[in-house]
Amino acid sequence: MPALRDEHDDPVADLVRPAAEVERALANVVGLPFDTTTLGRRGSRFGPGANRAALATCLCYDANFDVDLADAPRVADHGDVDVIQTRIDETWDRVSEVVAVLAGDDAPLVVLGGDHGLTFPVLRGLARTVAGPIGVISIDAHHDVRVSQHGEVSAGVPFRYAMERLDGYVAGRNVVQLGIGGWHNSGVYRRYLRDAGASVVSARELHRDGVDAHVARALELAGDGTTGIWLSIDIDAVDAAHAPGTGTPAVAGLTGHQLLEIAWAFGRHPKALGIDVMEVAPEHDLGGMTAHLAASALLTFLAARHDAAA
Ligand SMILES: [Mn+2]
Repeated sequence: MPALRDEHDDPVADLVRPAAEVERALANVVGLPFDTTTLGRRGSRFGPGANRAALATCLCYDANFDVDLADAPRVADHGDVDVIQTRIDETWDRVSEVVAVLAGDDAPLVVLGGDHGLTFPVLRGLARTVAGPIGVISIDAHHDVRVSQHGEVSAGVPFRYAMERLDGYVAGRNVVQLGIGGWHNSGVYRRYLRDAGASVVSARELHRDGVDAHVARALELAGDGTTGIWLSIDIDAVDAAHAPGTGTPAVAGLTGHQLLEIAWAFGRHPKALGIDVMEVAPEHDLGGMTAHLAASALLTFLAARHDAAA
């Protein structure tokens, strides 16, 4: 419940409902409470719960964009995928299965992570249901195109796997990374992306130029020749001052404002398939501010979808 109740307030708790109660959904939501592939600080398996708790403190009216979700169709929450913390392959299989079912709906899909490695089985699930190819925009401080370590997967691999293991479903030229920065990347992965034809925009470029033109260009590239676009948000793209509650907090990362502008622009695009918000780790958070930012980004995406449909 929101802290303040007023007879004119419409709580998000009335908007996001158990899936069994929803007939025509504005969006489908599913949680992935799994963080076993995290290389650094764990804790994002508690992300879905923290995101839902943050959503429940919000109201339906978006004062930034003047959109009221109280008039929108309900959002169907399908709960969490039944993950196994000690079995990565089996968990990833389950994630792909569930995503394949939910993505078959006309409504966009919202995924609450969970570690960023899960974005690969999410995209693999899309590949089973949504005709491709699709574009992918990644908001992340990190490239996430690592080579498997000692033959094992990690949260640092999803976009390499998406480009190499889905039979061309995600082509490099349709991959755009926004917000790369900090001293936690390797030049070899930047060169790998360049060779694959992917586009990389650093946090520095976003700060110096503003986000609008870069996001418009990202949508153009991701939408070029594709049937849809997936937006993957690793909350660690946002500066540690705005999003401390994550495994690898960013130095000089994006602002909360910039993240919301990206979510809005994406949600208004006709090819937007859905969005994942990953790496919210509440035990590292301060007063729930990271989960609240993640929830605000999701609501802004939903507001944009609703506004675009109106
Ligand atoms: Mn990441």
